[in-house]
Amino acid sequence: MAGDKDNIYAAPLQQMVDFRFDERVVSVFPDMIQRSVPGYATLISNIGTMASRYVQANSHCYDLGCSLGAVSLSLRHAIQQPDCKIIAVDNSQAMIAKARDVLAEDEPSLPVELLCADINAVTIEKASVVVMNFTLQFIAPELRLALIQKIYEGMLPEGILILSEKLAFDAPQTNQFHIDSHHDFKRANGYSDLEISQKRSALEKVLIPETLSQHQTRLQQAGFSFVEKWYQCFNFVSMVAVK
Ligand code: GEK
Repeated sequence: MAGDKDNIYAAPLQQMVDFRFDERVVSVFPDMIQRSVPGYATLISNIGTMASRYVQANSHCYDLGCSLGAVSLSLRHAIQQPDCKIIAVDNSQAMIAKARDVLAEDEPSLPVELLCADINAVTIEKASVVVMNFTLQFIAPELRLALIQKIYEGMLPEGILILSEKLAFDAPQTNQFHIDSHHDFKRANGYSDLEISQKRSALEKVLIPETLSQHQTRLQQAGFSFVEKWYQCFNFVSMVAVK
């Protein structure tokens, strides 16, 4: 899934515009996400491994906010149960177009239905596995509970939701420690201070992180019986919630 090197924020920008998942981002996306999200490859492979334990025969697996389909590929290679379908959804037309090419290059062992749609408007049904890998953070906070409730309602008993998010922390010192550590991670991956600060400004109104306890409370409120954080590196976490 190779692409170009991400240098979108390398030169000084006269005017900062909010971050969008457009064609320019799509062309650098694999490089951008690898160099920006600590443990991204570990998350992708373990999502497949975990899903293979929870997936049920004759059920649906959802990859919500699929971007170029990395989660769908991991699920496709890990799932052994018969009669499953993966449904991958993203509201960026450019992402879906490229994801279609990426998935076509892969073994079509399991069907993947690609939908260009807002995940707030998509029907969730017969789901044994639902993955939101760094997507909920882009949904308006006031819509998040309804979305999690809809997912819960559309899941089969004992189904699993895997939710990865960038976190905020209540304690200012803790918050700053994780932000600084993440910026050091990006610097170590070749991003300049200018790139880090311009990207941060572009994301400010678009990516709204919440605390771990806000996520846990919402998942429990929606009805999930088991909620557990299984991964953390700096301010990036992944949780599981079982129905
Ligand atoms: C991965 N999961 O590689 N409806 C549908 N898609 C949306 C919406 C929405 N309302 N809002 C944002 N998106 C992927 C990475 S990226 C995370 C996910 C990141 C989509 C958006 O178009 C983008 O493709 C994705 O969510 C978030 O594992 O770039 O930090």
